[in-house]
Amino acid sequence: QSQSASTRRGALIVVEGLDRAGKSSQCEMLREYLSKGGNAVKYIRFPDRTTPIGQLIDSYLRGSANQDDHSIHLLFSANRWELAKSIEQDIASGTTVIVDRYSYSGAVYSAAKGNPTLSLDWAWLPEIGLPRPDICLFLSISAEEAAKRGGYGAERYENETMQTRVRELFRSLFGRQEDIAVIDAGKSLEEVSIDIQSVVADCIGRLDATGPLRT
Ligand code: T5A
Ligand code: NA
Repeated sequence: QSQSASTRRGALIVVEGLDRAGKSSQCEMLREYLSKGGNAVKYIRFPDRTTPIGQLIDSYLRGSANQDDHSIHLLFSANRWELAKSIEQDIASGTTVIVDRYSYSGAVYSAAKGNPTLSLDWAWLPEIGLPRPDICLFLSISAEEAAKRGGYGAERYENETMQTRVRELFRSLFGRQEDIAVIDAGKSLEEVSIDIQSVVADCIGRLDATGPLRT
């Protein structure tokens, strides 16, 4: 038993959702829950604004630099690729990795701009081959609930037109991506956390932890 325990991999858990759905709060609560359960856990978020590519993304989001739509899209993707090896290594060594936003945000926010040469299909291509999540928790919240959690901030994309398109595009992804669990994020922090815990416990229970990450 101890032999197989040493080769068990961690799970790759992605948390996605609209702005102010509670992703970061829930990632933190999930991290705590899994740690208490004796799991090695790591939390990462995209964009990772600390790398050189992340710094370019940060100035773009803050509005201090402009970028061609395709160019910034590829930088968001490159920001995931530059961490791909380290995610794979963590998972292989038995650490569960919780990721705050991933390829789904990547494809959806870029496609939501309505650029005629930047379709959802085009946007998805550079994501192919990245470590594939065991589960993606999509935190779903209505525009009304989101508004109660505070007005739009100053960053690019934090406006109503963009948010409405993002909402529609996320919904269209549910049809084509398996392994998305839609969570009602309009409930209290605690209630949402409990729903997430049960989906994650179920996913980890079904996981073939001696096999590799799915491709
Ligand atoms: N983007 C991102 C791309 O265009 N391409 C990409 O490839 C990627 C990865 C920055 C932007 O970049 C875009 C998408 C974004 O526009 P970000 O830094 O993740 O992405 O965005 P943030 O601003 O950090 O995150 P959000 O605004 O989306 O917030 P969260 O993480 O969903 O929400 P959270 O947990 O910070 O909570 C927000 C507020 O609501 C309260 C919290 O206390 C907090 O005040 N709250 C609740 N209140 C009541 N009930 C609940 N259940 C609550 N849950 C949270
Ligand atoms: Na966040």
